[in-house]
Amino acid sequence: MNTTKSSELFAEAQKHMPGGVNSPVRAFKSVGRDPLYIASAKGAKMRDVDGNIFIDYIGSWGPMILGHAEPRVIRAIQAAAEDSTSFGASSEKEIALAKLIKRFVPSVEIVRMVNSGTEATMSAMRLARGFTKRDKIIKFEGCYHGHGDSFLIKAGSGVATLGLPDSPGVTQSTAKDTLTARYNDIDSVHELVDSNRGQIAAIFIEPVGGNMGCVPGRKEFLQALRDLCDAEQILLIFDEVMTGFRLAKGGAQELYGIAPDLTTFGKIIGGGLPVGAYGGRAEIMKMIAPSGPVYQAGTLSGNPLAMTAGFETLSIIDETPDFYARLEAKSAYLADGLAAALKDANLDYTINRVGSMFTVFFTGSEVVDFDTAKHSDTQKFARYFGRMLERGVYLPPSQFEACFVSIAHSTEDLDQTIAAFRESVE
Ligand code: HOZ
Repeated sequence: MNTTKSSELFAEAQKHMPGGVNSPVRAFKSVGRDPLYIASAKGAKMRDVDGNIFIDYIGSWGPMILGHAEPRVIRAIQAAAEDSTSFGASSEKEIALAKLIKRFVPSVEIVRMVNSGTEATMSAMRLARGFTKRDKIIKFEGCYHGHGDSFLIKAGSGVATLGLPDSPGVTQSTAKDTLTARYNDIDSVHELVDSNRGQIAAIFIEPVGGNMGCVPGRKEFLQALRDLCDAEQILLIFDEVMTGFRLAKGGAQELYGIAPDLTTFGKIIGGGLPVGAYGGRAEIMKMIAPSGPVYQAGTLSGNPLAMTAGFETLSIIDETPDFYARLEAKSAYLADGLAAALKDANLDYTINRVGSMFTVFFTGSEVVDFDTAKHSDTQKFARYFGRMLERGVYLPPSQFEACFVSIAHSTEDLDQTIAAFRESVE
């Protein structure tokens, strides 16, 4: 595979941007290659600047559930752009998207649009503190809630990929208010709550972990969190930036039948444009300015292009019969094919999958939390990643990220992926 042009661009980029990139995981650092520069993408395929074509399982890290450049979404964005790209004032599309979100996710009674998942979680944290008048939060090892200071403690995603400890630049006074528990381990949460009684504002969790690879929360664990939060007047906050509108119309909370107090969104809600949102119980959300005293604002919040892309994406999902059943069938077909390949090769790696999110962990033991995810052989992952790429399959360049299947992946794409997998695992 010729990637000369990408490598030339990367050499140039490194003179101008930290590590040559604008977000760390895309630097391919942990897989020991130069990153590819993508020229265009359509459906399930991406084309790089050297003309190589790949079946894409990153999907822009989640948003492209319909595949790339979905024609109706693109037409709607183009039409919206004719009316200006930003007003810094209210527009009707914000209401349309808010109504759709509320219909899809019934625990959301009021929603505030922001510009990224990071912004959503940072804002939800301030709101939880303002509402409960408490300072501390609990998060889980290996969960990633964006790069807000309070969340960069034992975080997953790029932080885990690069093997970084807690980030320099986060002050001790901030870090002391973030308590970390073990994922899927309710006893570790009870210990923190017992020793910090009356001080914890919120428990943040990815109900299906997507940033230490795909690690499903156990239903009884999530239910126990809900019960504990109710008993202790702690807010339960589901970070559904990845899982929202992906695992079901109503996200992971629909799948598990557990309603959080607040939910944070990103990715799909913007149809590929920069959007985030947070929402939940009206009583809490009414604390947000200007209806309440907790301040949060944004020049580009509710941006008309982003609202349009999100609205069209969710509308297509809404109007497509059996959307999630079809996505599940594609994802199961792929995971079954990968599992059969492992069996034939006498390899017992672990495949975790929930709906259209999955990860192949290079360990034979069960992966239920960050510690067990870290049992993976990341050297083997790096070799596998490179071989898959050479065979036209573009995976997240990290063991600690989830792969995403879109509705645009065809049976041919999935078969090609399984064939590449058979040749790439060792
Ligand atoms: N938060 C995304 C999934 N782990 C990665 C996106 C990024 O950091 O660039």
